[in-house]
Amino acid sequence: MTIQRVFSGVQPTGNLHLGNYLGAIVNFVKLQATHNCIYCVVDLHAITVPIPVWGGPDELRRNTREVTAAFIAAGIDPKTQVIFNQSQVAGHAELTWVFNCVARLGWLNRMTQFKEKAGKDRENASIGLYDYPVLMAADILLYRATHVPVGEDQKQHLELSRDIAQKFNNDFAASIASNGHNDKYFPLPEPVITGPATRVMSLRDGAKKMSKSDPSDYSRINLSDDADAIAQKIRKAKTDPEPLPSEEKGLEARPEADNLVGIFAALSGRPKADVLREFGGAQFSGFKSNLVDLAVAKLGPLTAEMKRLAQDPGYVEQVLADGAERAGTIAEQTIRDVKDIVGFIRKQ
Ligand code: AQP
Repeated sequence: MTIQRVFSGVQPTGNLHLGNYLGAIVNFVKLQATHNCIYCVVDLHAITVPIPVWGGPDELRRNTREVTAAFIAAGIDPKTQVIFNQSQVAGHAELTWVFNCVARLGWLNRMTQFKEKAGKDRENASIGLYDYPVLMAADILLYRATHVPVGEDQKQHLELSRDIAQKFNNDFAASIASNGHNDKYFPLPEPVITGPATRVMSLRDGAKKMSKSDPSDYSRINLSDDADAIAQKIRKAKTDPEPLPSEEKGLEARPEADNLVGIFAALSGRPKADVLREFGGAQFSGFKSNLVDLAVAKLGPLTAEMKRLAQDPGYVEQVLADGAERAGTIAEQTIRDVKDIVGFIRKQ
């Protein structure tokens, strides 16, 4: 029987924001009640963009500790679940190579995130950026994870992970069987994309997702923002001149209004329809004041705990080392199996 295991990751590229929190981390916390969870700070992914973007070695270390602190502050228990940084477990890179030889060029050419991130200067993009989704498939399948909580933007990468798992299972079907495994050595991982905020949009432009790399700090609420910064950003958030509608269908073609209502719903744990029943007909100024109070009340304790953990890098790094050891035990077994299945001779 396949173990129900959850895996997901967050890049330590700075500016961790409300979208990362509501789209991913909140679901990480929920799933620990029902599943064995492995949460990874994906530092190998972080270096796929140019050095000035990820910030260099000191910044990478600081951001790795910051994402770890956010996991712990949000309520993930590092004793019962696994929290670690990707580069401490060599199996991620090893399995990526095998999957590079399973995945097809045509599959990767369809990845929209690469196109967006490489932009017009594609010739100058790193090979790592192109290979990003294959590394992501290796991250998940190294632990033979069955469920992957992510935001909407990662859906296409999850489909690629499923295609890679399926092709590996087919290509090596005979060897998988002769090595004593059931024919689906790798499970086909299921995306878990749930909640009212699977795609939090920029506060400046309702057509763009909230993103770490947006040059405008006013486009996002960072998890490190204090109450004043949160208040200013929400007050300045783009809206339209109409009052709020009373029903969800009134949000159609009003992306900024839809986004703020979605954020309110996610932070308060209420459905959007319920929020609109309360605020339908209200002007944005009043709604925004309520949203400021809610956001400050919900994010304040998280930010305070992250700040406290930033003062204790020794503890945070110990969490990562301990998690890496437990992740490494599972990973080593998968790498041994994969080597036998592919036909690599290994030390017994
Ligand atoms: N705007 C968003 N709404 C909902 N979920 C989001 N996620 C990211 N942005 C939003 C989810 O957060 C998790 C971690 O993301 P990541 O750090 O691994 O990478 P990303 O998707 O590239 O994040 P950013 O913030 O948008 O960074 P840049 O600017 O570099 O592109 C993932 O589960 C993601 O879906």
